[in-house]
Amino acid sequence: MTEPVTPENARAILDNYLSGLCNRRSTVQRRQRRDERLGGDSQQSGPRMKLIIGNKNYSSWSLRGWLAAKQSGMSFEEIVVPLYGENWEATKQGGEILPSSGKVPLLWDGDAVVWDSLAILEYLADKVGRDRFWPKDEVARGMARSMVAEMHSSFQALRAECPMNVRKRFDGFEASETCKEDILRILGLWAEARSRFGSGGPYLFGTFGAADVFFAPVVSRFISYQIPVPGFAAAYMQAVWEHEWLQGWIEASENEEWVIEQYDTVG
Ligand SMILES: N[C@@H](CCC(=O)N[C@@H](CS)C(=O)NCC(=O)O)C(=O)O
Repeated sequence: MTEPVTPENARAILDNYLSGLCNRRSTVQRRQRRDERLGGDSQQSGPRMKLIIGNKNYSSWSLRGWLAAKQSGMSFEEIVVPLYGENWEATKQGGEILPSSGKVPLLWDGDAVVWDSLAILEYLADKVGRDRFWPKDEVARGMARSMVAEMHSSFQALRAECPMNVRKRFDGFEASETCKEDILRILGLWAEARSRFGSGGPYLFGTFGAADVFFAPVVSRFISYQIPVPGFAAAYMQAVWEHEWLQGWIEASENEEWVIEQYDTVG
């Protein structure tokens, strides 16, 4: 008789299924105790959230998740997992990174686990109040939400040709036509947000918010690949770059020792 699936046995059933399917041994032998999981700390009993991110130099989605956590104003512990390191395949298949199937960022909040940068931002906005992340004005908010969604789902050429590499500067980078279209589209969105809704400060919708969280890695890419931009965009990029959270992230990126060759040789 088929065993009914429950939250407790689901993993074991899937592991069993996979090991039969691929004829490979599952790396998840048993459910780990909380204090055995990645970065686990048996001393920690408080409600502090835990954010699991990748290398600060390379992981653009992690930067978004981390900025969202900062923007929430809540205290959180951060755990950096070196992407594509020696034991990456094993790391992906165990511990607290498992729910996202090995993608970062992931946020643990007690028993709640949320992955995917946009879901993390929205989860935190639900927790601390929408206004910390999104413009109050409905028209501005509609645009900010659209820009964030578009960033989350689009600009594949830019992402593929210009992987984030915070500490690196590439000379002579030549963007493809599709990548140029992505860049133009982004500059157009920035221009519209700044001109229509940006009067309250130097960020896309005036004060720092969700849209800046999502476009911060683009700012880093434009700087790394030395993409020529008009003055209004340079001013916006400078404001983002000089933001104290970005400065902290940049410094940490520079101090990281991990190098991912494939991201250091493009351009
Ligand atoms: N749509 C996801 C993307 C997450 C993602 O692809 N993260 C990359 C790092 S930037 C990752 O975890 N890569 C590891 C892998 O795919 O093995 C999000 O918004 O968080």
